[in-house]
Amino acid sequence: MTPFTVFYSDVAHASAWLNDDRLLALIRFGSPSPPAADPRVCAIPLCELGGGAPAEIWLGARSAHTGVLDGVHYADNGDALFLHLHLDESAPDLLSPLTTVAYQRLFAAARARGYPHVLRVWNYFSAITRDAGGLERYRAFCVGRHAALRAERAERETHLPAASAIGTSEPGLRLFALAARSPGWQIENPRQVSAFHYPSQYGPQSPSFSRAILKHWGEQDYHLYISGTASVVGHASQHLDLMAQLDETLLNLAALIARASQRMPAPLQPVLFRVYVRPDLDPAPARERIARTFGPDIPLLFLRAEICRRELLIEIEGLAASATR
Ligand code: 3EB
Repeated sequence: MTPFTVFYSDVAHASAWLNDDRLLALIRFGSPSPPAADPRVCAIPLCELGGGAPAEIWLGARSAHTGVLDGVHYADNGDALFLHLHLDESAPDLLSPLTTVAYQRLFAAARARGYPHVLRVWNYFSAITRDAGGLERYRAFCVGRHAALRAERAERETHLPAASAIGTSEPGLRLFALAARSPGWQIENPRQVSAFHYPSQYGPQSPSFSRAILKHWGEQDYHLYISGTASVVGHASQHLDLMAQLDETLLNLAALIARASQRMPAPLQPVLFRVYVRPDLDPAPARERIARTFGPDIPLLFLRAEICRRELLIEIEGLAASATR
C-alpha cells in the first residue's frame, strides 16, 4: 500500500475529510481564504476552470501528525510528509533571496520531522515572467532555488526534486512539498534536455528540477511524481497554438511515463493530472483531447495560470502509480 492517495473532491464534501485523522492535505483553489488554523488545509490561488469547486485531497493510509515549524505547515504519517509555506514579498526584485529562505525553511522542517528527502515541490508566485531589477522573476527564482539546494547539497544532478513553477495573480511566494524518509529515483525525459542542463539563454542559473521522481514505497507500490510538463522538445518551446502544444505535451508525458515504467515490473498507470492553461484560452477542446488520450475516467483539474515561458500556453503535471492489484 502506498502511504497516501490523491484525489479530487467537491469542496462541499471535502470538508468532511477534516474529521479523518489520516488526512495529509486538503488543497483548495481560487481566491485565497483566510489562513486556516488546520495545518492540513491550504490554498492555491488559481481559478478552477471546470465550473465546479473541487479540492485536492491527500489521504494517508494511517493517522497523521500535524503542526507548524517556523511557518512551515506539515502533516506526516511515518512514511510521507506534506509541507506548505507562504511568504509575503517585500519587494519584487527580492524574489531570489526570498526563495532561498523559503527553501531553507522547507528543508529544515522536513529534516526536523525526519523526512530529509524532498521528492516533489510546487512553486507559485506572481508576475512570473515580469522583469524586476533587470532579471525576469522566474529566472531570479531559479537563482534563489539553486542557492538553497546547493546549501542543502541537494543540487546534485541525480537527486533533484520534481517540480512545477507557476504564476499567480496573488502576491507572495507559496511552496508545497512532499518529502520522504528515503530517496526516490530521478527520471529524465528522453525527448527533452534536462532542465538543469538548459543553456544560459534561459537565464543565469539553469532550473533545478527533475522531470519526475519515481518513489518505491515498498513491495509493489510505486508513485511517479510528474513535474510540470509543457511543449518543450530539446530545450526549445514548440508550436504557437494551444492544441499543437497540447499534443507535444502529451508526447512528452507518454515518453516520461514509459521511461519510468522501464524500472517497473508493469507499466505505471496515470492517476490524475493538474492542467494549467494560460488566461483567455478555451480549455474545453484540451479537456476533451486529454480525456481521449488517458480515458474518460481520468481525473483532471484545470487551472487558469501563467506559465514560466511567455510562449507556453499549457502545462500538465500529475501522478502515476503502479497498477493496483
Ligand atoms: C520546462 O519544461 C517548463 O522551474 O520548477 C516546468 C516544471 C517548468 C518545473 C521549474 C519549470 C519548472 O522548462 C517549465
